[in-house]
Amino acid sequence: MSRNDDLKLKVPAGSPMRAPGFIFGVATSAFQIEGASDARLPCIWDSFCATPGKIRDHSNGRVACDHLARWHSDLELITSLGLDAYRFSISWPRVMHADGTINRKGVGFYLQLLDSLNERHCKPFVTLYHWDLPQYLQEQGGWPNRDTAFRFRDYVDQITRALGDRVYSYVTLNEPWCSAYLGYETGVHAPGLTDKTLSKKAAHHLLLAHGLGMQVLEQNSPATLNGIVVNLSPSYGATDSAADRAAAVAADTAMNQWYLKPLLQGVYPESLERLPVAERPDIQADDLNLISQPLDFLGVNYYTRAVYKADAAAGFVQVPPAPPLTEMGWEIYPQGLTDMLVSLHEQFDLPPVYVAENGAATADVIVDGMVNDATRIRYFQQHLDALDRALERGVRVAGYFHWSLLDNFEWAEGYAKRFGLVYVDYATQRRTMKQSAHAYAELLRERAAANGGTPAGS
Ligand code: GCO
Repeated sequence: MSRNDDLKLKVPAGSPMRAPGFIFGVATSAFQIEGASDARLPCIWDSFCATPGKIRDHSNGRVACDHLARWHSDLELITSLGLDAYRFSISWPRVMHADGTINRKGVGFYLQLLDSLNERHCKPFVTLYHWDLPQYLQEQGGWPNRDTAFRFRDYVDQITRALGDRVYSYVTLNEPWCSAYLGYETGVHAPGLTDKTLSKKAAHHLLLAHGLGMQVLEQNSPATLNGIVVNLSPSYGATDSAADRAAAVAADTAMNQWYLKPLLQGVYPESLERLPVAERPDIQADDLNLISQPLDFLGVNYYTRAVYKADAAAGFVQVPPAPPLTEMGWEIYPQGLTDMLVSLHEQFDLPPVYVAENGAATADVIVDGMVNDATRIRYFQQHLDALDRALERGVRVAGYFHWSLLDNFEWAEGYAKRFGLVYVDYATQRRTMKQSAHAYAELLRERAAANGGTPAGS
């Protein structure tokens, strides 16, 4: 393979990914890129960032990528990549006032963005909740308070009316496991609480919020593709011993099945019954029916796998990841994407699936105006190949979104970790397309030409 080949992305001839209907996109989220925090209500991530010791580089989301001021040129970047779709999230605290009425000014930004995406034939995938809960709702208990699910329902009702027919697809929630577990149990994400019982309650109310949101979407927006995005860490035993394999199954149940079974089968895993009564969520009569309404699609995010060994006290413990690692310290394990998709397909009666996020933080530097991120391109290629193997095994995957368009605020890691296809110099807000962005654009140009057309956006 020549050095130049290293900087290319390829999809094998005959792969369903080469067909024009397969969606290629990029993903972002509001808090991570928007900035302009004074023009919205505070959210739990503002408070978390203001708490000493929570964010590795002591940063916050006040400016981020200044996307609100620079969205025109960011849209040009999206267009120049020739993407079929752009997945972004709406900031709840930007579009709603605390009294539950809509903030027209806040909505205005999204209307412009949506109109511009549609003009450019780039499909908008809109995430309704990507972790930025309005702070005033946290003060009323946050996700462990059942009422928050109903406030989410009201927000979805208002925002879907306001956005009209501009949206292609709605995602109710992004990664409820992160909101519940990292936010309320380990405390490494906002609101930073460390309470198992609160975490289980939060998880249930997030799922309930999804169900209530789906009900509203069915009513207000039946023509859009409506679904949810979950993050799954395929779980492997550290050894082949029965004990380690059982540990992997237990971890899978706690992390993955806890969300998948209610959503896709309307039941919680049986292990719920083994929880101390005080730790169980309050599951009311109709909740599981609401939660398991039919999905138009299931979005799954994949970054890495998790390896577990048996532990007498905790049941299972995660083994530290082995190289190769990304800058996040996450193992690069593309086969996990194939395994995850195939196992979902074998276990559940699935709607079409989108890989809604996949990507890597790498140590990017600008040299002579260029960012040679060959490590990201290799990661990207390996995961496209892994996705192709899942398609060959019959999994219905309808699209792939790379995380992320821009380097951005990587939550507790601050700005030190770069996931973008486009490099952001935070001092000047200057954007530079990395080699990976050029490779993605070239892949999409080449696919469009092979299909006898021009790529979306051109
Ligand atoms: C996610 C996160 C993204 C992260 C990305 C890298 O959906 O997982 O929402 O916001 O930035 O996953 O950690």
